[in-house]
Formats: sequence, structure tokens, C-alpha cells
Amino acid sequence: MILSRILEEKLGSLYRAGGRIVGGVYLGRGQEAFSAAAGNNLRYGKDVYGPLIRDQAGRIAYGEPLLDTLRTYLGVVTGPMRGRDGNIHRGRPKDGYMAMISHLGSLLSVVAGALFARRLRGTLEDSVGATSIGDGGTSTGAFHEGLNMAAVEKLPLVVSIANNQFAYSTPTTRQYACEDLVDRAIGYGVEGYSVDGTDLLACVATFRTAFARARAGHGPQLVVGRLLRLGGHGEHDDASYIPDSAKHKHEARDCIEVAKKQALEFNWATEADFRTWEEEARRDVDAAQAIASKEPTPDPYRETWHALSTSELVEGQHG
Ligand SMILES: Cc1ncc(C[n+]2csc(CCOP(=O)(O)OP(=O)(O)O)c2C)c(N)n1
Repeated sequence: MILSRILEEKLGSLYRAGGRIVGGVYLGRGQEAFSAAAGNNLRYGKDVYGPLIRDQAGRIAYGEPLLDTLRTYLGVVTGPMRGRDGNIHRGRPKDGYMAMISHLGSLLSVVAGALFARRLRGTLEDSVGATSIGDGGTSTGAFHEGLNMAAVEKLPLVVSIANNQFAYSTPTTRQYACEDLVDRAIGYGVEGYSVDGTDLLACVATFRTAFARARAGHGPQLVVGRLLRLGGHGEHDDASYIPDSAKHKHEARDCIEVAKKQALEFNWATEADFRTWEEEARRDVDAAQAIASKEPTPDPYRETWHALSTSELVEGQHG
């Protein structure tokens, strides 16, 4: 969580300084506990993960190296997508790490499809899939189709819904008519959990249960986290549509502050530990930035530059 927050602060400041980050910057401020608690249950290279825009903390917990992130944001050829994607659309599909799709809901079908393919090939074993979506994304047809298919096939899929109260600027009252998004689980025939997304301990416990249930063959698990996006939709958005009243609600707590308080209270860590972790995180982020910023960006005049994927662009075959 700390590393994710510090990394994203760096990305935000690089974006505001201008000149180096091309494309949008979408941050997970306020959603780190919910995202990291999910990602922490995934085994890199074994499980399938399809993170969304606010899942930097989940990506780190899953095992994405800092260099992959910095290389993507700085658009250099050494990045996982070779400097050709839009920052958040990065992954390593060969490892089961799916590149994000901007069309909301579609990622659910991709992760469910990957699990289904493994089952048909007899390679599913104890692997599990996870993806996440926002409250707004749950209104799409793709979300419904993906979750319905996963439920019918009883696929080992954990779907996190970060209910951050706004779909861009649309409040939840204009987004869905049910009392709580977790109520939808009944309609799909899947297990549902509602958790305080600002409380790391609650998120860890909930996801631990959900992942264990999915791995044990109980089919899709739907986890809804109640929280507030502590910023704009992207760094280009000042979030002026979020009323002050929302900022004073329980959901507006900063999950990192909450986790820190819990750790100090239970004597799991000291103030000095937190200072050390923050310093280490800053050092690691700066080191990754220093490496990536010296690397070359793609040359569109080279023969290998194609708008569409070709065999030369398959991961690992780049010259
Ligand atoms: C199918 C689809 N429709 C519309 C959009 C445009 N769009 C991008 S983000 C966004 C809001 C998403 O809200 P939510 O899922 O609640 O996520 P949040 O940004 O609040 O984290 C919309 C409508 C899209 N990307 N895909």
C-alpha cells in the first residue's frame, strides 16, 4: 500500500510537470487496501489477474516489478507493452497477467475465458482468476454476460467491485436501483461479500475467504468494497462534483492512515518502521524512474512499428 501510494504520487507529479508522461494517469488513492488485499492472494505466473485502472496496489501485491510500471508510464521500448500502450493497459498475458481493457466489463469475460480455456485444456489445477471493476462498470452488458457465464460454469473467479460512490461524476443514486451492489450476487447465483474498503484488516479477511472459496470449487465470488475515490477520475479531473458531505463520511477515510493506526495500536509496527518503509519505497521508485527515463522510446519510422499486433510483436520476440 505504501509503495503504491508513493509510486502513484510520483506518477501524478510527473504528469503535472508535463513533457514525459503521454496519455492519462488514473490513480488508486483511497482504494489501496481493497486492491492490495485482493492482489495478495494471487500467485504470479499461476493465477490469472485482470486489474483495473485503480489497481496499482493490487498489481504490486501480485508481483509486478516497479520497472514495468515506470517503463510503461515513460513509454519506453523495454516496457511490457514496448511503449505502445496507454499506461494502464499493460500486462504479460503469457504469465496470466492480462492487459487492461478500457471497455468496462470486458475484462471479466477475458479472465473468465482464460479460466475456462484452462479447464478445457486440463491445466486449471488450483488456479484462480481475479478482476475488478467500479460501480459504474457493473451497469454494462459485458459485466453481466461475463459474470453470468462464470457463474453457470462455476469458474474460480473473484470479482472485486470498488464502490467508490461515483462513476466518473455520476453518483451511485443515478447508477443502480438496488440497496447495495452485493444484492446482485443473489441474482447471479454467486457468493457475495460486502466489506469496508477503508479497513485493511477487514479487506484481508474477506478476500482470504473469497479466494479460498473460489479455489475450493465454489464458483465466482463477488466482493463489494465500500469506499470513496480520494481524487479525480484521472489526474486531468479535479473531482469538483464530489460534495463536501461525501468527504466527511466513513467511506472517505484514508485506508493507509487507518492501516497505520491499526498497526500501531496492535504493536505490529512502530512509527520508525513506517518511516523506514516510506524511505525504502521512495528510494526504489526513484531508482526505477532513473533507469526507465534513460531508455529509448519507440521509433515509429522503424519497420517493426505496426498499428496491429504481428508475430514480430509477440512478447519476448522484440529485437
Ligand atoms: C463500456 C464503457 N462505457 C463507457 C466508458 C467510459 N468511461 C470510462 S471510465 C467511466 C466511469 C467508470 O466508473 P466506475 O466503474 O464507477 O469507476 P471509477 O472511475 O469511479 O473508479 C466511464 C463511463 C468505458 N470506458 N467503457
